[in-house]
Amino acid sequence: QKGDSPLVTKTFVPTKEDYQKVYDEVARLLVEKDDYDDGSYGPVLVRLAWHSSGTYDKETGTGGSNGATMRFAPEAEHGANAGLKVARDFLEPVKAKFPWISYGDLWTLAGACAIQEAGGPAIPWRPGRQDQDVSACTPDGRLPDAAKDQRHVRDIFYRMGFSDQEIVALLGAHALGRAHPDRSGFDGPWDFSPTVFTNEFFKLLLGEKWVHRKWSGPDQFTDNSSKSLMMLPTDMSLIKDKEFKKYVELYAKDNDTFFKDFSDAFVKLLELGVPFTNKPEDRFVFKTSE
Ligand code: ZEM
Repeated sequence: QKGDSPLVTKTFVPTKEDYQKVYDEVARLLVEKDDYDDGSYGPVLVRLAWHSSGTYDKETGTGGSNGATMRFAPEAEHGANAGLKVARDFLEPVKAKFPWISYGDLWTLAGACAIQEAGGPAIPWRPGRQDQDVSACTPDGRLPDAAKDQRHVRDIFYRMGFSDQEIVALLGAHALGRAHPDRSGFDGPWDFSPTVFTNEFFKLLLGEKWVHRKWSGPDQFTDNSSKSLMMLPTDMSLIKDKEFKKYVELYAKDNDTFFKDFSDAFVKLLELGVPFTNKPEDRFVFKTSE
């Protein structure tokens, strides 16, 4: 049969420009909806991207950002994911506007956008995640527990295939956002500019005297000078452990190296377990908004 058959529907193949439109819409909403937390949904979007990716297990190839399985009750209700509905709901209008994008691609793209819009490094990104059903949900316990020490941190991140240096670089994301007592039980921001991506987390970790906070919540640390900042036990493990600490020192001194290493590790995180049909050279670098 020749000509325009009404039975043939063209599949829409999005281009880099289409993904940039998604980026621009997330960036626009970040500015528009500034009446939240410290003035930005950016940090919680970064956390959504990380928690959707950080379930990856390199031995079985399961988990990771591919299925966007946090949409389903078993995974949405894992303790570690408390509060991330806020981020998923924030992105629903974007999904409605660009229904062709998978949730996995949308959540990771939004994480990359949030880092760039917060003044962080470029996060080259590529599409390819396909949404899966509830049967692909990962078991509880794959994400790190902030109350634990460096052995646990290594167990969790080695399972995903990260090195010590990559672990420290990734934890620098704690320059962004804060802990919420009704989500994790912990409380407070890590630095004084929680909506700006910097190497401040490392500077404060080394530069302040951190003491156990006296309160009824879970054990966390507070800075002795302002008593308004916090560190989690897992954050403190980065200066207790000699191998970790040398990278903390490097990143506290050298912001450019931190930005580069963070970008590399975050790109790797967002791509764990994704069955790409494109190549690393095909990654897009999105244009950051003015
Ligand atoms: Zn976090 N993180 N994280 N993290 N995280 C919190 C908040 C944020 C750990 C952890 O338990 C917690 C990475 C690694 C690890 C962000 C990004 C990244 C909170 C507070 C906790 C308890 C949650 C709350 O109450 O709202 C642990 C134990 C980690 C590893 C050992 C990595 C890797 C990240 C990205 C690359 C971000 C941006 C936040 C702030 C969220 C917000 O809502 O402000």
